[in-house]
Amino acid sequence: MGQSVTEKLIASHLVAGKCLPGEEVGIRIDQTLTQDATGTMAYLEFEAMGVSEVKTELSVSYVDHNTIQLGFENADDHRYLQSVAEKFGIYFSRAGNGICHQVHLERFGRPGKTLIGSDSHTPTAGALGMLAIGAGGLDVALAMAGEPFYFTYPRVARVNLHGFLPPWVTAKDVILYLLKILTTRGNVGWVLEYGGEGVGRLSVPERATIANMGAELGVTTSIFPSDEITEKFLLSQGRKEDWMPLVADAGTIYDRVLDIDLSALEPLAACPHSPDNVKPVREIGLVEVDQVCIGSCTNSSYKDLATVASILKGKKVHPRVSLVIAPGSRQVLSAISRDGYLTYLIEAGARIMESACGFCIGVGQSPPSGGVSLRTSNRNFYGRSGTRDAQVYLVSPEVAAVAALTGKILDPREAGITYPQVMLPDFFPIDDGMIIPPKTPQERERVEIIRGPNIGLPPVNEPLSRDISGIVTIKLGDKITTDHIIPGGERMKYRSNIARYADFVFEVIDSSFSTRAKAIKEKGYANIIVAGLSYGQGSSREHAAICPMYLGVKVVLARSFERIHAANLVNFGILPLTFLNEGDYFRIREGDALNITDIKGRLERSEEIVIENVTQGVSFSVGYTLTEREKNLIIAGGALNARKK
Ligand code: MIC
Ligand code: SF4
Repeated sequence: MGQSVTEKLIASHLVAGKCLPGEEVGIRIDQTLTQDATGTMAYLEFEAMGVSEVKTELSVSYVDHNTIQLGFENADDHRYLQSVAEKFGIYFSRAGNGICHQVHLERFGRPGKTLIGSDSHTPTAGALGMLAIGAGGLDVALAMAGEPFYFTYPRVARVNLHGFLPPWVTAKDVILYLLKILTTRGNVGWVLEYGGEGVGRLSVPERATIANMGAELGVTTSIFPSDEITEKFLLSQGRKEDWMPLVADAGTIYDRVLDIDLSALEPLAACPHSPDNVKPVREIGLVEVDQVCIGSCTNSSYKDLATVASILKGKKVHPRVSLVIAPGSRQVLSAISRDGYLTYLIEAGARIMESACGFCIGVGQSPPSGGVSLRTSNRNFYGRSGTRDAQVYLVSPEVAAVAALTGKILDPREAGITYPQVMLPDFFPIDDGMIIPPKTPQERERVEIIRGPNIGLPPVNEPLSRDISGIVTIKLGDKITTDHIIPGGERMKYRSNIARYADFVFEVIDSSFSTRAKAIKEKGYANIIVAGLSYGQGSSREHAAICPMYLGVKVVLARSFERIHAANLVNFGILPLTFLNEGDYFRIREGDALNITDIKGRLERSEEIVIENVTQGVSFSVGYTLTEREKNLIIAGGALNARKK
């Protein structure tokens, strides 16, 4: 029997566990990436491990999220990150150099390697034939310290792409189509492996758009073969020697096979407020647009922006529309400038932003009240743009460009514009001057780590107590994202200051949560979060576990969890439990007092866990899917405590 690309990559990096779906495996990590918003905490955790240098082949620290630098906090964080990189042998990509995933694709990603990153869109590098997985900062810190990365051995779905993308239909529409059929929940534990003759017609940046938004499906990662297209891309980056072929064997048996006819796709949009609320653009009807934002790690490549520029060339942006363009990297910006496209964008009235995440994470460019914003990014969760009553649609750069001109959501095929066919250049302008390489061991010894007043210590949990007496502090519905749990945007400047950031837990949906949680904690009770299906969708931010932990949350009881968030809860000693009967979920109420007796012993003996609802006078059994390793982390009060032991 043949092997898939996924199987080959896991087998060649396996250090623990058995390659059987559902089993926990540990793999050796070749590369890591961090970004500034998750990176400060990840490096504080790394420092707490007492290791003198990173043990990976390559680790990169990017600054791309909090680049607005209002107040001293962001700049202090960046200075801390730069000094840590110098101290421990890490590449440092400075603010302005670009979004981590775009730059990693251009300058560092290599077929056949493993990568974990403290950002959920790390699988973007799957476009190069890497096994690239998003994780919490602590898991990345552990990998930098030379520990394996543990995850559930996946089931692999083969996605066969056939035919050609018609004019105006793009890679974004491929992944929006998949989101429509697979949705944002129920895909935990799967890898999507792309193949079929249609793959050979997609460039690496187009593959990257598809792999990127696999994060929204909730899959472990997405992976493309490494073929001649990959080779050509690496050649255009002056990195031909980094190429190696990597394809699935003939006769490989997959757990599921999906076939997509590219020729039958059409322009799609994810409507408010979920990436899986997908409709054909032609069915949306008349919607007037106030803002168009083109950029983010999903769609900010040379091809994306050159296509947009060709559509806008010689025309002016609609008077109601604010058109914002954030190139994915300094390389993209310099290439579109070299080839004249930047001029068309400027002449059309585009507002050129820094090469950074920016609008995508609510750092600037919040839409007007009740406004409609069309974005090429990957998430339109409620409140993420910074304007709670805004309506955010996710579309391709082509649909976005046509909306910028016409002021409405329009099927671009109806706009009377000739489709511009943009080719990738043979060579990109290569200038790594904004990437500071690692120092020599002698130089490292002299480096002092710089800590501003915004940098606190990573908080640690207490070991698990024998019994838990707690209160249901909040009861939530389905598909609660980490943006709901702890907001991004202007609040992100407190990423290194947990005591302050914790004030904003659930701010978007229930601004009194943190006050209530603090009062419950002070009375000596545990806080318990109750949630529906697919709790913890979206980002990898471990702050969605650390801040609740800081407020005294000991248990999250949900109908189901998303992968990265569940791992983050365990890493910080919060117990993820699942409802076995949906009736128990519907019965439980906010404010109910719950008792769990002998929890520690029951976990140790792998026994059933029963929750007594004291308020309602009923008891019910709950489930858990923790491995022995994870149980030990919970019992120790988190991974930092366990490692100290
Ligand atoms: C996001 O897109 O939500 C982020 C901001 O990139 C996060 C990471 C973070 O919260 O810092 C992610 O996707 O993991
Ligand atoms: Fe940055 Fe947005 Fe990509 Fe997250 S999804 S890494 S915020 S561009």
